[in-house]
Amino acid sequence: MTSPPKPPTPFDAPVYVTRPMLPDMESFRPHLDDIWSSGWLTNNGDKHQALEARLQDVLGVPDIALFNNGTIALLIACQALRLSGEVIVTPFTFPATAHVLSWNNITPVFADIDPQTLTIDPRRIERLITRQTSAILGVHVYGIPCDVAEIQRLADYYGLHVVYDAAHAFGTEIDGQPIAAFGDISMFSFHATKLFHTAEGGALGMRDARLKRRIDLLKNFGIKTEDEVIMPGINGKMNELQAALGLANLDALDAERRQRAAIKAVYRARLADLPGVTLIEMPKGVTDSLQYAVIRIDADRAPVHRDTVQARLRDYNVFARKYFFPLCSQYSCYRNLPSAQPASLPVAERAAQEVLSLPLYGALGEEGAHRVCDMLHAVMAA
Ligand code: T4K
Repeated sequence: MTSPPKPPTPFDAPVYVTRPMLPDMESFRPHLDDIWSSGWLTNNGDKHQALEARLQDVLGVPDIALFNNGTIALLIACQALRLSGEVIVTPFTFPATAHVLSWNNITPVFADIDPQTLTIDPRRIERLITRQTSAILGVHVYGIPCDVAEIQRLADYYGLHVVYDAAHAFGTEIDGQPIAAFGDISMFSFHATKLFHTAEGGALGMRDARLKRRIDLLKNFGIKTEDEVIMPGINGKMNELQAALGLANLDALDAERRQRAAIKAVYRARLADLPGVTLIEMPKGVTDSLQYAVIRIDADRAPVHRDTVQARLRDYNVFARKYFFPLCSQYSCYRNLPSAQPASLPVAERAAQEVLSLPLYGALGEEGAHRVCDMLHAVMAA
């Protein structure tokens, strides 16, 4: 008789969904020395300009504007395009996506998502368009691109703007085309939890130089010259310390990506035989941004519900996250909207019950990923 497998040993220290990539101090210190000697800490300094130029290249977009965080960037994208009335948006996202609409006095109109990509479903958008609709706001959730061709077709037909929340899509390409090539404006988040980060930070990518000029004014109080303020702007500026961290992190990006890809390969191989569990994958032709490793735990087929899996992993010191539960349409500030009714969002409602983001960061290593898989196997067998 074979004895039952030994239960996995919990991690000694907490294993979070992510840990920030940090450059070694040797490569960061020269940037700090520059800042210290110049005494220039913010307001479009040298580091800011250098990072903007490098990111234009890295993201393959003609114009980039840097921000103090992704949320303010998205808020300003709405201002720059003068969006108003209603904007059609996915409910399966982080609160920031819907909240920037409210902060712009715009009503979010929630459209259900596609069952495969979990991004806003163009087939659900058309029926929600009214005379008040000014834009479609899609989220490339987990770096999976929205159906950009179909969304653009609808936008062109109905005269709408298209804004993409690309917070998770740094480095995503569709058949070799950079993700910021689609829509009027794309927002990237450089929060500490993102693969590429500046501690807090973000950017807008766009292909229209006039839009870039307007965005740069909007993020700096609308100041045109010392003597002239031409629009009600806000303070959305990235500072020099953030930009310096970004420059150093850009140099560490490839190594981090390689480690994350190896970890995802472990998850792919080791979780394939778990009943009802699927690792969410990129569609064909799409480059993985390696931002998240998300599994879907089918509520009908898996022996254990997602919430139980999350709770049991915690006993092993693993803090997986339910990105994105609850749906934005379930928040108290939105749940009474006509478009927020669960009956009209069945695909998103189900996804929010089934997704679980597993730890994904270079320092976890393949061995760490194997241990997380051992734990998942133990949890699912219990
Ligand atoms: N749109 C989308 C689709 C987004 O996902 C986000 C942000 C935005 C817009 C807005 O962009 P930003 O304004 O943030 O640039 C985190 C992030 O704070 C948030 O940026 C991110 N999405 C979201 C998906 O995740 P929380 O509340 O889950 O973060 P928190 O503090 O629980 O951190 C998660 C784990 O990361 C921790 O358990 C440990 C680790 N961690 C975190 C921080 C902050 C670290 O190891 N070090 C750290 O410094 O929102």
